[in-house]
Amino acid sequence: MASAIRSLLSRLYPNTEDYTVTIVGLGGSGKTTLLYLLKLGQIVTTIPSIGFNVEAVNVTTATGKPFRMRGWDIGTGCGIQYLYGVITAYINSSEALIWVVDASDKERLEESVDALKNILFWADTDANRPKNMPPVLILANKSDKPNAMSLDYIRISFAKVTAGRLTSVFKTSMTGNTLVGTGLPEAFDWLQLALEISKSGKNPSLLKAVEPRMPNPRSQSTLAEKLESWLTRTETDSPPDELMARFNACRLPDWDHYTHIRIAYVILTKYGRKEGKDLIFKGLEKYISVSPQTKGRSFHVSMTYFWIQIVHFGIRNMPTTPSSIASPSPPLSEPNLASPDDFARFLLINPHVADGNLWSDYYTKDVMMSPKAKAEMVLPDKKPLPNLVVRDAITTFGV
Ligand SMILES: Nc1nc2c(ncn2[C@@H]2O[C@H](COP(=O)(O)OP(=O)(O)OP(=O)(O)O)[C@@H](O)[C@H]2O)c(=O)[nH]1
Ligand SMILES: [Mg+2]
Repeated sequence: MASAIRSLLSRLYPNTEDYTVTIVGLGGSGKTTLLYLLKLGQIVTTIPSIGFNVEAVNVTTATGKPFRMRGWDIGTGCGIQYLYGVITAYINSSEALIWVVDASDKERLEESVDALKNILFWADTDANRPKNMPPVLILANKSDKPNAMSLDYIRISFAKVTAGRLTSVFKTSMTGNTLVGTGLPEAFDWLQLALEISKSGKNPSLLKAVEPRMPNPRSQSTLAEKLESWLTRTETDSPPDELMARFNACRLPDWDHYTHIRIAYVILTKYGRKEGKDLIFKGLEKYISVSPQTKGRSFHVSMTYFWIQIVHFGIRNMPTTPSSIASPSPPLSEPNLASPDDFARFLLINPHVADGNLWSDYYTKDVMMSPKAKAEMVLPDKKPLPNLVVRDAITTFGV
């Protein structure tokens, strides 16, 4: 499983740094804060991430040795339990795993230990796992808070799931615009050493399979498998212009979730959000009323708006890479981060879009399926949609 994810990761993000490191942990533990503190040397305003952040960073360790890594921050704002299968592919394409735990949140400590246990199980049992188990650096973050648990307590809690691995727990507190006093230089010292040991094969680390939990029907392998099949599908897709011509002529080969997401992606990257949103609304309405493929369906305003918001947010979440040079000029108000040809890269950064039920994280069924939500835009009743304003505060720092 997940070979398409892996091969695309190495093709689209060839590693020019020394190491690739996956950063995971429960929502709100401090993953994005960590990545941007390492990148920019300052604390940025974050929002619960959906989708992934990727940055090349250069950390000065406590011994003064530079440590260059590409860090994948996996946003778990929408629930880590939905992402186990996808995270596996990232971990097994990385050399190390950083697990961030909120040391001040005693109530969720067990949940964090359990989630790491599940992730290690998934990574261990993946057919494509690397020979040497990646080192696991656990950051007991938010240790500055007065109610933070002791390092010993956190160590003991995680020991039962990390036994036999190259692992260590460090206290960190990321509160100021400097790495000094955060605990990070010391933690990265250890990671650098652990990576050297792991590379040399001196410590192959025991493969310690643990009991999996009952899989959630909405997630885990199903989402990873879907992403895998979507990525495979991108290989034989018609080019964006052909897709648009077929959409405008109401003659698409398929009318499924993949096609909807790709259409939204192509239109939003081509025309920007303002113009793109109107084109998507008009195009879908026409398609549904004309095409025999959509018999019995009717246009749903809130659902359409929801996916436009998610796809647009995902586009803005994409880091600029050389593969986005073929893009047409975007409106000035929107920095050009992606081109219509970059759909596979978009999926790698935003695997959650493959989950057709993502809306249920934001809306109850009663609200989303109400006639009112169908006819007009109704706001979510569970949690707000991802918001670009705060994310843009991050991009203004020049990342
Ligand atoms: N006091 C304190 N607050 C922190 C620390 N690290 C992060 N925070 C705050 O914790 C909140 C959540 O941090 P994020 O970096 O967004 O957390 P995340 O793990 O990326 O969360 P998701 O994207 O939802 O998975 C933010 O308000 C941060 O400023 C820390 O060491 N100490
Ligand atoms: Mg985040």
